[in-house]
Amino acid sequence: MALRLINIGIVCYPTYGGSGVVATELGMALASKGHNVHFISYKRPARLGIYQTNVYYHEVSTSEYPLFDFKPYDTALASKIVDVALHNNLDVLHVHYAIPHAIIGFLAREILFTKGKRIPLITTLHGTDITLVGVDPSFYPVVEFSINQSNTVTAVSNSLKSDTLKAFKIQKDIHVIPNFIDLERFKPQDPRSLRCKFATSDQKIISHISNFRKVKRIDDIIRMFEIVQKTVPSKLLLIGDGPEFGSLVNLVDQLKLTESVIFLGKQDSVEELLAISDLFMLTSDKESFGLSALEAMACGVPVISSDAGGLKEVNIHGITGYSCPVGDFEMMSDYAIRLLTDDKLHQLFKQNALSQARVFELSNILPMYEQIYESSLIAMEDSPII
Ligand code: GMT
Repeated sequence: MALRLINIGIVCYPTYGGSGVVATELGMALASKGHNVHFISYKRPARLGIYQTNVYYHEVSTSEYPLFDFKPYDTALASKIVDVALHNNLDVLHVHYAIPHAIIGFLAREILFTKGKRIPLITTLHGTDITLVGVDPSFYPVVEFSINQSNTVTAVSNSLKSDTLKAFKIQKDIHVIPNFIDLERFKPQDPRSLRCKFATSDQKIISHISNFRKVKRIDDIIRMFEIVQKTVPSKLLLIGDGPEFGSLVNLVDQLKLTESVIFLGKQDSVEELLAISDLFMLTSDKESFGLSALEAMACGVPVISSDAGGLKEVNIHGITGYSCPVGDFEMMSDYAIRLLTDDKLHQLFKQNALSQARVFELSNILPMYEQIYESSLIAMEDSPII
């Protein structure tokens, strides 16, 4: 199918969360291929660097009014999408994370239709918008309706597609487009000066990155580390921040691990911290994909993960790391000790992790989104105006 260069509106969360990172990096990659990309959000997306050709950012602002106990962000977002679409002649609207973006995209598309502009709505499901928040009764009917009303729906893993089909009555085909990785940025490197800031030469480094929400089960990582460090001299780097921070600090104190567990807070150059790690942990209760595990693997770091959701599609058990039942931190510690005490096995898993990361290389995944845009446009152009 011949692909045209188009004007794309991307709606996303601007934060460090996975969906915002994927949306931002997708947009920047599309722009570097010549598409015009218009980001629409309440704040400049965290990973949107300095000026880049073909990339535009439109900020949604909501006015104060004494009547509003809650600022009507959704209404302001819909109005902004309409405005941006009309003034920049958007060809497609791509929303990331269903809540509230899919229903607001639907509303904007309908308003645009009354103004004589047709535009397909593409919704990408990322995980908790389905598995955790989406199934909550306060959102359920709207999430279901907005998925069915999207012109095209994508999900970031087979597991998320099947969770969506199980949880909702979906009449649309869901296309699986996995998350991707920029191998120029995430690659093996050896920043020794950084490594020796955290560990001595005989110590191993185990790391974890997340938004420190309950769903990540970071307490399992701390409990498995407590066992591991008795056999393997090691340090645990916990990168990120979020609601669980306080109780994790307490657990570390309680287990007398304050000397060996380092809380680093939110960090920008996570690639360097990953590159000095010997093992990456992601032990979530739910995880539609696990972008941080992929980032670690691209840096040549094996992963021990839970077997939740799409993690098994990323981290291959016995090849790139190990996959354990959610909550089984004892099994996780057995595998960690095995991997960290066997140099040959560790080297093999490092190589395997890197090879598996290449499957998700940006250049393999980007054309899948371009095809989705193209087929959504063709389907819309071919459908009669009712
Ligand atoms: O993991 C989070 O809590 C953030 C969340 C988000 O929506 O930003 O991440 C979800 O989307 C990422 C990008 O597609 C996936 O890699 C994560 O696995 C997914 N998180 C969950 O399913 C818990």
